[in-house]
Amino acid sequence: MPEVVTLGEPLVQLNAVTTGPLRYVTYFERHVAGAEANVAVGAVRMGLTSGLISSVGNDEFGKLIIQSLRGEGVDVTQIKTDGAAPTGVYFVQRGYPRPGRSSVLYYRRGSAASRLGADDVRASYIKNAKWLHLTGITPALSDSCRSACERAFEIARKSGIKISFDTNIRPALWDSRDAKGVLLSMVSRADLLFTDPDDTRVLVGEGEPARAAKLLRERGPATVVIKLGREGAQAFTGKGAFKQKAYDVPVVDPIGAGDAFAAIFVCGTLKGWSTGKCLQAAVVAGALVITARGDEENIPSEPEIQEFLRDVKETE
Ligand code: KDG
Repeated sequence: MPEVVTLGEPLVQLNAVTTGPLRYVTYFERHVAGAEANVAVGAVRMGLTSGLISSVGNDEFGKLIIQSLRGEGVDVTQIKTDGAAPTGVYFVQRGYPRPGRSSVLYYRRGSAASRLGADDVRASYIKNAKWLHLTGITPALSDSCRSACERAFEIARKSGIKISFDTNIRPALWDSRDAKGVLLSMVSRADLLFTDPDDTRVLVGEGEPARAAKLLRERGPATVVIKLGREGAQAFTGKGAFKQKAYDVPVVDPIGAGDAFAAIFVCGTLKGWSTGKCLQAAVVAGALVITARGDEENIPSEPEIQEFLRDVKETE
């Protein structure tokens, strides 16, 4: 049974090869992505075992996702194939209208993964894990997906399995008022929380990291980690506050950085690393992911993180 278990929608990503508005893009590069699938791949890169609970369509993209995740070493036994709905897809538009930024266009409504439900979550799969990772994307997909998350939380809490939660609010998927209530209830059941100032403004009305983290820690999570993009990241624990600057790297496509960050932080925690070391390695992983198209390809292994640190400077 895998050490790190996650639940969510794997997607095929069609990433614009050239920057600019999508209507002028002729070539797209195909990748396998999806926040939770990315974390599962990251865990394997860090030398741990991982598995994804999900569903894909009985179509070429579904086959691609299973083949790719299996090839990466992720356990795919809990990914169902649903003959009645398609695999979700999204496009990435790069560098326009904000240079260095990307935007996402989803084609996932009614997808196979959006039909996941509580019955698809096997208690023994989570009970035998060391860690459960969930994100705020899955409960936004459908009521049944929200129930699947609730069940995963319940099993993990009852069995004493550590839980990390990445707020990942996607305004394209739901209204922020709906997101707030659902996600705050999930936040309160997490041990380790990943978030960013946009999300903390929605959740607790505060974008300043230390104040937001205080409000969030009061709700339950012992550790709150705030991702700050070009400003690096900060972690807040019972022992105090930790800061890590970003690294100076060329930005090709920032999508996926947060998942690499979460994967490496979770795995570092499982390996018994200090908060400072987890934070630094997680920022390195995020930095590497933004230098290439695709979410999973550039998630580093432990030796690759060390190699990066020997060579790359922090931002001024
Ligand atoms: O974090 C990267 C993800 O946003 C991307 O792979 C797509 O899972 C995705 C989502 O729902 O936005």
